[in-house]
Amino acid sequence: MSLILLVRKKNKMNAPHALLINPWIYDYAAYDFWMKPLGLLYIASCLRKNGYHLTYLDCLNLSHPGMKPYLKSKSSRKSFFGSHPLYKERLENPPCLADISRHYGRYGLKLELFLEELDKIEKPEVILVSSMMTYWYPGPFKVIELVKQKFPEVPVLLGGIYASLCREHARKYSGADYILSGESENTAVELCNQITGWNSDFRVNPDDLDSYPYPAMDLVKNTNYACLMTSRGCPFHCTYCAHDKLSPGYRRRDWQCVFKEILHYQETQGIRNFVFYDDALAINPETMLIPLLEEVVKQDLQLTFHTPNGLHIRGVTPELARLMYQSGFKTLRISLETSEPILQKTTGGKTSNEEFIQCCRYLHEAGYSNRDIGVYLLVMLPGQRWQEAESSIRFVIENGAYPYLSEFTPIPRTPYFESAKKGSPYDLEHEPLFQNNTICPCQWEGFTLKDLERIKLLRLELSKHA
Ligand code: B12
Ligand code: SF4
Repeated sequence: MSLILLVRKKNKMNAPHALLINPWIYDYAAYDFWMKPLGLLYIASCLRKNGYHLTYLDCLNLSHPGMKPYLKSKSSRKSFFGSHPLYKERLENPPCLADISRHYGRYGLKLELFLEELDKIEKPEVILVSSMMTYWYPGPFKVIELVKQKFPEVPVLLGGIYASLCREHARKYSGADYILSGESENTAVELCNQITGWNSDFRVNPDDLDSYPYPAMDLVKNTNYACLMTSRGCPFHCTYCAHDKLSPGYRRRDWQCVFKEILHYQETQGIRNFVFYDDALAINPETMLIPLLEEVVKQDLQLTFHTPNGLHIRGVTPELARLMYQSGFKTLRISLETSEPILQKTTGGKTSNEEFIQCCRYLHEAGYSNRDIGVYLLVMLPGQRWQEAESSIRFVIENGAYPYLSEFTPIPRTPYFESAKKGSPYDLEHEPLFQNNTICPCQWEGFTLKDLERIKLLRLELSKHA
């Protein structure tokens, strides 16, 4: 790939044009649980700050008028504070998953509408494609194939979670010209400058998250929620989690800057629903959530907040629980993962049963009902027996909360990936499609798919009477 090495003169008329694309999801089941490509939107805002002209194509945004006839027929398309099911086009199973008896498909915009949109776009100088779950890589691959057909000589950058955790795979098979790993606000700008010959000097300071421009939420059409990140990274090191490969070091913003960001979305886009994407939102609440929510309550902003990502149990104090209730926290998920004390310790020790019991008490005292307190439990971990998952479900319900089962996802570059590889019949290392938790890659005779079905029914049965 030859780079344009001449430095271009800064001038609004010849600002370089970058096309940013959020790809489709290829999976068996996908639901928009407040999913936005926040990383790509951060990169977009940095490029914009550096004078770039941007075009944004979001394969998961179904507000395209051409999607109307397809969405109407879906009577189940309920929207809950902005989250909703996604449109699915059935596809053949990938050959390596041919024996899975579920329907594989492409979620998001219809292919022909994507092509129509692509046709309308003036030739960009650089194309940036994002990626999320490792096993969703066929989505970015399809996008890269199509943009390469349309604009064969335009360099394509691929970044995001798949690109960070499966770099070699992406290098070999994605068709992208450049693979960027980890947080990439500055590296993406620098590479785009090299490619386009543009000369610009705005850079963020990764140690000061308030030096970042707000993510370009304005590029997202018809959204009634915004995603917020008050921190990056996490001080814990759970053995099944990849956060330290994606965002090393725990860094936090100033709560007043987060508050200003909330007001910004409210004023500029009329947004009232806010979704936290942090890995470690509830940690040390006295320096973030408590003052932030106090201000929201004081100014009577009438907002709703959601934490689809699990909250740290240890951070939930009586004061925080009360403020969460008063300030409009509607969707609560807390991360217990297991009630088995040995497993709690060996996987990182982020919480204990005593802390969980206390946390549920504080949330009840604040006003939350059993159904409101969603608790994530990890099931089908390597070597886990179904009896252990069942007792975790019972434990959660006994303490007045509602269990949500997350089938274990083996994530490359994590300590648990090694155990998963040993305990799985699939080649997890070389084929990211096998990392999909829908196929339960770590099932074994001590925890089979039948056991899983049974405990899922038990969960529903027990929760009904709770
Ligand atoms: C928020 C979040 C969610 C949200 C939704 C997020 C979304 N947009 O879809 C919710 C709560 C719904 C969710 C669900 C799940 N999640 Co999740 N989630 C995250 C989390 C905490 C943050 C992601 C994020 O937005 N970060 C913020 C932005 C700023 O960072 P970023 O996306 O990495 O972007 C940066 C770089 O990647 C790069 N970049 C990004 N795009 C691009 C593009 C280009 C061109 C370039 C150059 C660079 C670049 O630069 C960006 C800025 O620095 C990550 C953990 C993490 N720390 O990343 C887990 C994570 C992605 N989730 C994970 C998992 C396992 C899940 C679940 C499967 C859990 C479960 N068992 O149910 C589900 C599946 C969801 C589904 N729909 O099927 C795993 C990934 C597993 C995998 N194999 O890939 C992660 C890594 C957590 C972990 N345990 O390690 N998740
Ligand atoms: S506490 Fe959460 S984000 Fe932190 S390491 Fe553990 S699983 Fe990952």
